[in-house]
Amino acid sequence: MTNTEQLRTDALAAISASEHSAALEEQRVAWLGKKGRITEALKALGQAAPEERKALGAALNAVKDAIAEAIERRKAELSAAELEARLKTETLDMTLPSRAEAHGRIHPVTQVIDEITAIFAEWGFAVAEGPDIEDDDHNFTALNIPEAHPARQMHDTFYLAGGAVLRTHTSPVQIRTMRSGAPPFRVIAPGATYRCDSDQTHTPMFHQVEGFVIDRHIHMGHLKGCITEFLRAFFEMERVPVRFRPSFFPFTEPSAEVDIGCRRGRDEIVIGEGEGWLEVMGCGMVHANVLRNCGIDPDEWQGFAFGLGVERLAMLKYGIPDLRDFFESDARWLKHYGFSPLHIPTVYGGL
Ligand code: 2NM
Repeated sequence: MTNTEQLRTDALAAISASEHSAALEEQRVAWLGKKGRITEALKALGQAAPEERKALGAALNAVKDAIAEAIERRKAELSAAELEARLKTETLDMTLPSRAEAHGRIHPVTQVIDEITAIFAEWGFAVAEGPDIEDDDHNFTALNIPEAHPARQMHDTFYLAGGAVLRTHTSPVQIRTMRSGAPPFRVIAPGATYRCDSDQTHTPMFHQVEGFVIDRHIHMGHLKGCITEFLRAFFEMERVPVRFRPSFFPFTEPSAEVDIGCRRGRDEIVIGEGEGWLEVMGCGMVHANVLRNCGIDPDEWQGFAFGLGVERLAMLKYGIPDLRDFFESDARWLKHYGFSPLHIPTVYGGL
């Protein structure tokens, strides 16, 4: 009897001393396995004296059950402890802030070009681009600006060796577009332009968006409607006072400058209010000579075109006081006036 009790004591001690499931499994094999000590003891029952056999068998079976139960209990303890340990090493701190916003900023020039593109894209305009270095024909002659015309001086052109120029406007892109395709056209051309001029309100490099529509039966009404709707969308105002004032460009006839109603405060300009007017863009009906220079019959096709300065519109819309800061690459300026890269301008979602 004491022998059986000793087995129980030894087994339970060894089981509770098992520190991990592999060690526990070794104990199960050592006591209850095919050659385990309990199994061997049960096999040896036959050699016991017949009068002792029944009680010894019952005692051994009780010890066997106790060991099996102890193993199960220890197994549960160990797997709970092992889970606990894993959870400790794999913790996620749910109180941490979400990923920090990117530090980079979208430059106001890029932002405004994207806004303008979003508005015209809604109306089915395509975006066209062309080279910054142009030839005399694309930049001037094809646009009805002849040799020795005062308009050439007007443009303060940067001339390169061999007669090439830095484009003074993005209109050469329209020439390339018309010559490489066939009407109808609805296209805008955003990009950098260059003029040899530098003071408070001029930088030698600046950006324009020009656009044009060529189709049958196009007239000034289309031009006025398109530009008025554009200014409403761009300045995000239900109604904006818009005025078309006669002007001159060699590439359009008739030509107009577009003014927007504004109020001039102490050191601010408020768009859409007050008695004042502010020039925001130029436009006109594409000159018949320009169409002819691109192989388009002006009796069959007509068009309007417009051009605007991106920095100027950015300054007006976002209250940026100084043009020259646009090109200083000052990180503090960009942090203040720049836009989040996560905000993609759309007409329906807000510009
Ligand atoms: C402006 C004003 C008026 C213009 C004209 C053309 C073209 F190529 F179609 F003839 N493109 N852009 C234009 C007309 C540009 O900018 C102030």
